[in-house]
Amino acid sequence: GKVYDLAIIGTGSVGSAAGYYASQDGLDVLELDLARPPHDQGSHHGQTRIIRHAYGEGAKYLPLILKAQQLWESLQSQSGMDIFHQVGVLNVGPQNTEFITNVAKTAAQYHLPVDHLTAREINTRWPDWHFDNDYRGIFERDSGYLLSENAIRAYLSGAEQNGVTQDFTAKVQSVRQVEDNLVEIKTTDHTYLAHQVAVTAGTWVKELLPDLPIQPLRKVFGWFKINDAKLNESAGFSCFSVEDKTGEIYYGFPGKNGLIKIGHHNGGQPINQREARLPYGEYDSDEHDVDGLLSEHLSGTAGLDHGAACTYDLSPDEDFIIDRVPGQPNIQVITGLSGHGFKFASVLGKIVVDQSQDREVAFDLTPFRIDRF
Ligand code: PYC
Repeated sequence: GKVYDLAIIGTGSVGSAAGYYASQDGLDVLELDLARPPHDQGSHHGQTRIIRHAYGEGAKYLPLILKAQQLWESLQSQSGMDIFHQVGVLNVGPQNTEFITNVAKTAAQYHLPVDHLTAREINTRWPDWHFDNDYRGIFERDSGYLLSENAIRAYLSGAEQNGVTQDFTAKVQSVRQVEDNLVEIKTTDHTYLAHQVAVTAGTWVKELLPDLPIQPLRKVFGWFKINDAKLNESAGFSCFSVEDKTGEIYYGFPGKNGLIKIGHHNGGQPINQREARLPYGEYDSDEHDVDGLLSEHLSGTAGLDHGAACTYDLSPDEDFIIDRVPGQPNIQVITGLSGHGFKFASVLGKIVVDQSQDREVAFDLTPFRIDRF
């Protein structure tokens, strides 16, 4: 039967990028998903994702994020779709926490254009923010947000135009390297063969690779009504990542069409099966998820409009896993994106393609290997 050069299991964020770049390189590619993305069964829905460059999670991410940013901008110009909004990101935290310290350090190390702000300066620039003098802010001008669903549409239609085979009703049952250079994928309807496979399956990756140390976490985010126009993108409000004195981290986007999207990075419910990702509002805590931010630090909103549920795929240290499956080197896996991965999807897709062709990868991936656990 036919043997594809590269088969991709899960064509949401990373998988759709990998398929697109592989097809640009002339590879014979198979893309598999249970429905045509964007859909709401993965971790790419809800329209938008933040892209931060000065990175609180550490300097090992910087070379990746700077390349990811270039790739998103190229995708925008190649596809003509609305993908990146350079609205800036305001990072705020208590003076000496690890996150804000890493933001400052990485900005300095990579000469990123940032403004260091006191609490008072934050409030002068954006009057709806309220912090006492124990807080500091770092505003990065060149970052902002991605239209995640548009990006995936662009990748998948580009791949389709390049002749990629797409099966978007595929329920994958198993993936297994059967020979030196051959991997077999069984779905409920077909058996596919490929020389190389990338498992970019998101939350339920352990159904295929049960040994991975991944914990799915149900998360929610909400869209709140705006009653101060200064919260709008058109008025210069930015994306934000705010850590408070109790260690809670909130994030959000500038307002649009009367609504502002806000979420809470910590918390959530560990879940172990698909049905447990209950819709927004099924937990009483959902509607109180960002109360801490709205009561203490951000004014100008006027109540919840609606919300959505999503999942994070947590690795034990919340750093990514980018590797080959132990004992099955023709199967790559990208997982453990731990709630901060979408912004990297473009560069992770490129890495998948390079690794599938045994090309040298231009990044130090040792911090992301499975054997660190
Ligand atoms: O990585 O900026 C981020 C983020 C925002 C919400 C979840 N992750």
